[in-house]
Amino acid sequence: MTQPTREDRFSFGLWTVGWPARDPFGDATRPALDPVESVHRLAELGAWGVTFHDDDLVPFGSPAGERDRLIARFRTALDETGVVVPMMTTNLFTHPVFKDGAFTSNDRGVRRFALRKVLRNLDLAAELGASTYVFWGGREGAEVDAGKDIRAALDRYREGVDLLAAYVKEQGYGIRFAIEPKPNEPRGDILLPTLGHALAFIAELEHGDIVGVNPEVGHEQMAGLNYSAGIAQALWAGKLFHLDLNGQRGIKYDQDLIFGHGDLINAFSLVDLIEHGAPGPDGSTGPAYDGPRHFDYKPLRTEDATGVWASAAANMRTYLLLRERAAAFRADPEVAQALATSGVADLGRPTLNPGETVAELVADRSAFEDYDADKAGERGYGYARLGQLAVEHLMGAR
Ligand SMILES: [Mn+2]
Repeated sequence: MTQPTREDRFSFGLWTVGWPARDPFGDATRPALDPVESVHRLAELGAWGVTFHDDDLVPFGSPAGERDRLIARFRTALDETGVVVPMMTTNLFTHPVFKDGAFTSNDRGVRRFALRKVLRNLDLAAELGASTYVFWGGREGAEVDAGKDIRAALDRYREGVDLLAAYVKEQGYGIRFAIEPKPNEPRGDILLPTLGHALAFIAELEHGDIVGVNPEVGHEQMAGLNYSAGIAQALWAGKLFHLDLNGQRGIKYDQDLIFGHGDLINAFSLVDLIEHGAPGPDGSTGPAYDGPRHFDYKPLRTEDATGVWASAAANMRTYLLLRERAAAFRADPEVAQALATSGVADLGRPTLNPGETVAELVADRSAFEDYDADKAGERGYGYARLGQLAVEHLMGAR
């Protein structure tokens, strides 16, 4: 049960296990990893997919012949292992050219260069069979309020995403875009800082039908938000195209910890939601999300190669343990009783009767004039018991 298989659809970014652990205060503590080795090691551990930025595979500025050679040997590794590439993305943040942003740089030449960099990599994404293309706009932001016209920046962001979406449609690539929000880091303030901002932006797009979100655990928690609640809203909007699993401990720098090594209770409710969040026809539960379970974490800077692969395995094992615990939670009759006491299913019932009008609601004395608000205010909702049942299942105490 806790041995990952391809059916679990676990995927990892090449930049995760491949992070050489350079940080703003210190040099790399590990040698660079060959993407081909990462594919083989991840396959041995039970992963199903790998994802990458263009520059993770082909260093920025590589000549065309070198690019072809690096892609060819990577494809060989995929063929040898059966590992797939479900998602790709663009590095629009490392090179100094992007220091003021890519799609929203004040420099128009930079904006045009950024679009070209994405267009080239979209062709590769289609070749490799990726179905999702992520945009993380880490440099799309500012530190000086007067230095960035936010409304103009959003116009340019929309122009860029719509142009790329139109290109994907014209080419018939079948790729969908997923915007990854983050509140800050590396910029002081980043555009589209939370999942909610991203959903509002998508609603303003011409080609928003193929644009959704890729929310990351730590990014939402850096803004003090509840990740599983945000994921629920993305599902409600039909926009959960991909997700990034990791761990974060509170409002601080982006930690990218192993999944579950931050807010474990929220990790439990997340796994419960995506594995059991869709009601079945017979009252049973089913997965609310069937996309990749993608890990975007960083092995701790203190780790050597052994620690890198131990941490990769830990992400998958933690997910599978939480999946087991969530299944036990859902199967427990005491939980069913507690859910009923709390009225959780009752919220699914529309507030008005079928066909009821506002006039009929106003005419219903039992809804207002004769309604005993004081008595209704005495009701206990039983959430303390329900919450404790969740914690006990999470701890393996039930
Ligand atoms: Mn992160």
